[in-house]
Amino acid sequence: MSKHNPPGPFHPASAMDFLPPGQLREVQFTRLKGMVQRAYDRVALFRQRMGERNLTPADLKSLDDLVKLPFTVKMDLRDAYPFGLFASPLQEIVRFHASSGTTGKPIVVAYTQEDVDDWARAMVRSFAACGVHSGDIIQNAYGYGLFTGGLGAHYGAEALGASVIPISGGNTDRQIMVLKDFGVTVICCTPSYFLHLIERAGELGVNLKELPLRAGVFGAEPWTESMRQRIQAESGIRAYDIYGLSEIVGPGVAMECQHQSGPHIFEDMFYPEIIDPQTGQVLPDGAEGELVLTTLCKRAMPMIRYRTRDITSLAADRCACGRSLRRICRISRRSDDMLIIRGVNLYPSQIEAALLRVEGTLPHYQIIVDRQKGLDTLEVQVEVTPEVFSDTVGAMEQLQAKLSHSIESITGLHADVRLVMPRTLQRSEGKAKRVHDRRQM
Ligand code: DLL
Repeated sequence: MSKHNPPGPFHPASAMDFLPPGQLREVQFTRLKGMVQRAYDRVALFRQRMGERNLTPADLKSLDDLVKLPFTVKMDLRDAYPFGLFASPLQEIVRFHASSGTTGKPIVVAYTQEDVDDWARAMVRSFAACGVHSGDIIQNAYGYGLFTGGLGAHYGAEALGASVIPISGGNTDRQIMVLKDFGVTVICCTPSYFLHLIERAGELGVNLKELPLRAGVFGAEPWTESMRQRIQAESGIRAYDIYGLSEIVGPGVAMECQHQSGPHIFEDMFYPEIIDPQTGQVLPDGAEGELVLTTLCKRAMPMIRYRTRDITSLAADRCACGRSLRRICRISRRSDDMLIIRGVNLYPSQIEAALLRVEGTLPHYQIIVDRQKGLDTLEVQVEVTPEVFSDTVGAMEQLQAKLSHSIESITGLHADVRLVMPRTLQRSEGKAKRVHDRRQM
């Protein structure tokens, strides 16, 4: 089998990717009006924010009027925990997912059956864009569960008619065995996890270049062009960038085509804007700023002008694939302090909350993120009180275990906790630098 087989057959769901720009704007505006009306009628917070600006849905006369509408931010989802922003009654909700909030509680997102179907359609378009088709065997190593990656890719792959292996994340040796034995052609996981797979495959004497594997659908965390080049050179596959976030739908908000020139946003479903994160001013195509997204189809939880905190720019030049959809450039950073570790979102404030739950620690800590053998590692160093420090080794170990458990219960991540003597961590003179991210992309 050739590694780089030609593009799969044209998928009918991709037709929307090629709408002429005028028609695309018409579709966007019609959908936007429906969405704003729905949010206004059904979501108290949105109605109140519109009211504060003396706006009603009737003031939306064209797409350009979108700028008049208020932003939605992560804090709104947190404040509405768990169901406060739903626009559908619970009887119509068929699925929940959740993602890290900035404190102990996650943010909750919900889907009606139509939302799940739309999401699957966005994922079908994503797979089709990079040449994945119904004959493919897809190993889905995104985590299944509250994280949107696993089930999002799964439903899309099934709707595409591909054969899905719902292996979920972890257990690298088994992943490699399955890759080999099932004749897997496409893998879905975070780029850092695939790097780890490459390394482990090398240790096990498995040459990925000799397998039928030809493409990877990689996302959920920032990665660079050089990381892509390294992955491609070492594994012989093509590595495609997929972008998404729980608040909007999950994976499938934007996806690269075979030209690998940045993910195309499925603009008929998700309306993008770029703003100056300081002033909120909308910026033109090409300018770098914060990505703001408005859902145009979501029923259970419409998001109007959601501030993603992801810093990028929009490329409007025509891609060689002919899609009329604009592309996002690589997410260079975030405008908040969220870290992504092994695909899991983490805010330093969550660690703080976890530490403060446990007695015997001082409020001085440091978070050290690194990458070993392609896998992200998380270490938390925390100062303990002098009494604890003079305690027995057993007591120290107990405290360590307690802290580790507290962190895991809030963040879902395992952290190596290191207890250090009082006054050993560096004190800051201004903003505390609590996070040391030593990962090199
Ligand atoms: O990570 C959804 C997803 C799953 C996307 C699988 C792609 C593949 P959250 O857990 O809510 O959702 O995290 C969303 O992850 O705001 C970005 O900061 C980051 N992110 C997601 N995809 C990319 C990417 C999923 N391709 C947050 N490049 C987003 C850079 C990404 N960052």
